[in-house]
Amino acid sequence: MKLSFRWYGESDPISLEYIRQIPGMRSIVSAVYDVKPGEVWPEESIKKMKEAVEANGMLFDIVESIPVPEDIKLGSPDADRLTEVYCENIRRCAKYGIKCVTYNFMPVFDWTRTQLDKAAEDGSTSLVMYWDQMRGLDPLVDDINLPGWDASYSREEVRELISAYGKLGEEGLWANLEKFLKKIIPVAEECGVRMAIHPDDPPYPIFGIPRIITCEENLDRFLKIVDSPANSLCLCTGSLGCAASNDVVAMVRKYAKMDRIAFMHIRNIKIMEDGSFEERAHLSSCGSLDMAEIVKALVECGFDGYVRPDHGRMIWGETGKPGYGLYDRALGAAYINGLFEAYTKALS
Ligand code: DNO
Repeated sequence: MKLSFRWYGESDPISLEYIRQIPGMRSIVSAVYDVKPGEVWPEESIKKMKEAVEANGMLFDIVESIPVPEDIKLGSPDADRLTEVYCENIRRCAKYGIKCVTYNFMPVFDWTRTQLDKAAEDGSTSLVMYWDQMRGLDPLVDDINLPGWDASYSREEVRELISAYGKLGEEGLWANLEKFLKKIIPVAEECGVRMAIHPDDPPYPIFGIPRIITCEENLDRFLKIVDSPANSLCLCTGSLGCAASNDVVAMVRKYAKMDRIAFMHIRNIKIMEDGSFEERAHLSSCGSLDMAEIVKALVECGFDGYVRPDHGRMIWGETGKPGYGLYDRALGAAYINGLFEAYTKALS
């Protein structure tokens, strides 16, 4: 496996100098943040990032994310032009050595949580999604501003988008995804890039907004649209794991065996009785997921893709971008290293 760490570029309070000190750290996962979704990434920005990462003894060979503009997901008249731009960004990334590009096809919002700093008994804080904080909210009526939602949309825009997606429905979203994949995957194949779709987080509809990258049946459907290793998964254990109906270990085993996982986001969550969930420390006993079985499945299937510790808690007084502090993600990386080393040795 190729161990990686997400870094938000020059503005990230965590320096590359620190990240490189995490044992086994190989790659930096990042993106160009100085242009809006739907715009071409300046080559100079990609090059600058590559140089900064390499100057710190690591590789910049994986991107997260090239965001997919809403107009593509909605199939608006501008979708074809924007898909062309998307393809150009894949080509530009490939030119500077990128081998894997993560993206998602989640309407309107990326991940959804109701609180970003819920304190646990041990004094650490983490991201949570509690149904009693969500229930009763109607985005078409209320002024909703949940943490983690894109603050660049005005409330009116959010309402319009939500109602457009409501009309589009799941099948409409699948059709637009299919159109998109059929254009971008041949380009990715040509450039030697694996596209890795991130599952919906959480993997069920919220406020009637369709969500389709959610469960085994839908992942199967997704992979069949273009049956190529360039059309692969970013298998996020914490996202898929929020639905108790998803058997994450079985999914990891199945898709790793098919060689359709390009990137693993490894983190643990605790599902509560009413379906709410809390992000927890990576260790299996801290949450609902069996991390050892997940890594064992990867090792047994000969997985050689990218892995990153996903969201961490805030511990030891650290402040910063929720989910993306240094300390707990570094603990996660060390734990992931340990599991891989143990299973690789045991199986060799
Ligand atoms: C959350 C991340 C996601 C992920 C995107 C990929 O912290 O896992 O935001 O980067 O969904 O496009």
